[in-house]
Amino acid sequence: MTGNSIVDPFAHLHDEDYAAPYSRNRARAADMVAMAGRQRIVLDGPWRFTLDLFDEGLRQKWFADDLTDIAEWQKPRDYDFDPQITVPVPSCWTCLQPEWRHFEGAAWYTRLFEWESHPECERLILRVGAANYEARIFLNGIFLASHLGGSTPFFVELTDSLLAGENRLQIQVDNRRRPDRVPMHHFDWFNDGGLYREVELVPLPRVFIRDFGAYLVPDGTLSHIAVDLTLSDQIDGEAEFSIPDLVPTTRIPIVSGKGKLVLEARPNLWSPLSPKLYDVQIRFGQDQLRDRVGFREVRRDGEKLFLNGEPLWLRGVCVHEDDIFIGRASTETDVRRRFQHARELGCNVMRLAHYPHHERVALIADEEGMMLWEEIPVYWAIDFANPATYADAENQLLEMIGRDRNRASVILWGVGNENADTVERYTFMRGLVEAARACDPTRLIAAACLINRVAFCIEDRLADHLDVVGLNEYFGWYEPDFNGLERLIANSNPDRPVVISEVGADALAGHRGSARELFTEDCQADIFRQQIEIISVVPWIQGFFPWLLYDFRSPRRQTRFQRGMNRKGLIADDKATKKLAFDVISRFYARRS
Ligand code: GCB
Repeated sequence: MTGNSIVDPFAHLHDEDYAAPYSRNRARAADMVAMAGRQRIVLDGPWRFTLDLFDEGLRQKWFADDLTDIAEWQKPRDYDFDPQITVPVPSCWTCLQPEWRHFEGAAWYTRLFEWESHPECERLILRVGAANYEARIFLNGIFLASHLGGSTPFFVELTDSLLAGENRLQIQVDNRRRPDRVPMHHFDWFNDGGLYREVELVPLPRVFIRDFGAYLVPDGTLSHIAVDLTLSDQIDGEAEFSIPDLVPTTRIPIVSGKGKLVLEARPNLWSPLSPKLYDVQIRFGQDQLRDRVGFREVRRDGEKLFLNGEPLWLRGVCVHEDDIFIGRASTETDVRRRFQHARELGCNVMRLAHYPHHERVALIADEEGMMLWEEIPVYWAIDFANPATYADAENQLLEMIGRDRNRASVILWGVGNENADTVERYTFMRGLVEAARACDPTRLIAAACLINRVAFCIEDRLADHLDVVGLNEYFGWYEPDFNGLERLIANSNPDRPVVISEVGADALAGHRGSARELFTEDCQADIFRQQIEIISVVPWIQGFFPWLLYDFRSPRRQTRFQRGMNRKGLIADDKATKKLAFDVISRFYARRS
């Protein structure tokens, strides 16, 4: 590794285009690698860490500096890879030090690792589980790739820049909110920063299976399984596929790196009551994958929903990936607790608001029999006219789908939440709907649509392109008069399933009073009671998603009852104290199941 070769130490002071060279080589959905059953080298643990508010790392090319000890320097530098300041990966820097809590900017993570070549590993790919929001990858002083999007995994090939022996991996992560981002400036959750999901190295043979899917063909017969796969290279050949309890070893012809087969099979179907998973195996050349896959069919017919041909009513709850101590770096314990509480409520589905949550959520949901609505953060105002913003949103959508396409529990892809209905937004959202449909025929597409608050009706052109129309309505809270909800229902005659995708009220746990006193548990419970009375008799409403399971951090919320928290949880931020409304919902769901 050579030292920083900057000739003129002052030139960078005048260069405001410094970031352009490092916003190239975007890692995209097409670069993803199917991970089921693969060997991984975990890079979790302490990484050297530096906050970089003024982007000096890019301006001065810190990544190109060598590791010479500061005592040996001939010239001064502004960065020394100090091994004494480390942070754990995964984690959110916003949760590590009080003075980092509201930091929005760039930070540098450095990790050394040893590498020796092995005959069975011809390629080495870096997988980053999530980095909020922009990430730039450098190996041994060389810029390799960047990635946009704060909640989806991305993959960067390291093979050609690897050294035998010690390697220096650096990731610059930048969580600044910007006008072209998805989400943009303004959203109702906390803007955590950092490498907050696992970072891994994936050793691979020269040709490997990049993507594969196994699913029940959604033709209403429940009698065919389709398998498709894409290889890393556009070559011809043959793959082998089997489901030991269901499908004997079968050959799949591969042409130009792609193969697809439809087989007759009648699996025991996956459902919340019987979450049957099959061991699925696929092999091509030196590469093989193993996954646990459920087979089910979700369909809409008119304004009704069906799972495996049976009517389906969605007893839902929304949840953020949030914790007052660890932010969005949720652990398995966290995730299992969410499922436990949702089950106590009587839910059969959870809406994972408002961005893709950790991949283990869908894996556990598959096992536990909980259906999921997963979504991308096309939330409130977005720069809908900007083609680069569209490319970013579509890529987040495709990365989410690519990651979770084999999870039977995921029944809905959400493409947006409460975006004003302009021409640009209409085009943008239609593009997303088409992109999701084109790559996944096995799920329904949803979005939280807009209500006309003067005429009291659903008024959103996007609704015509969705399978499931979400209505976020806060009658009783933001709009105190329930008369509006009754008028909305009377004025609507939807031709497709509608769900109440959000409904609720803030309540500080333990704060009691009359049903009219805002921020009391009594008021929150009463609003849910009245909501349920009105919506439960509407034939076209196919589901209900209280907003939400737990209180969560939101800098927008600053009253004495909120203090930086959105208090609409049915459970407080300690994730243990249930508010009165919890019981109201669980009684309702007990009647509905
Ligand atoms: C909404 C948003 C959600 C907010 C919620 C609220 O409509 O979709 O993200 O947190 O309202 O609490 O106001």
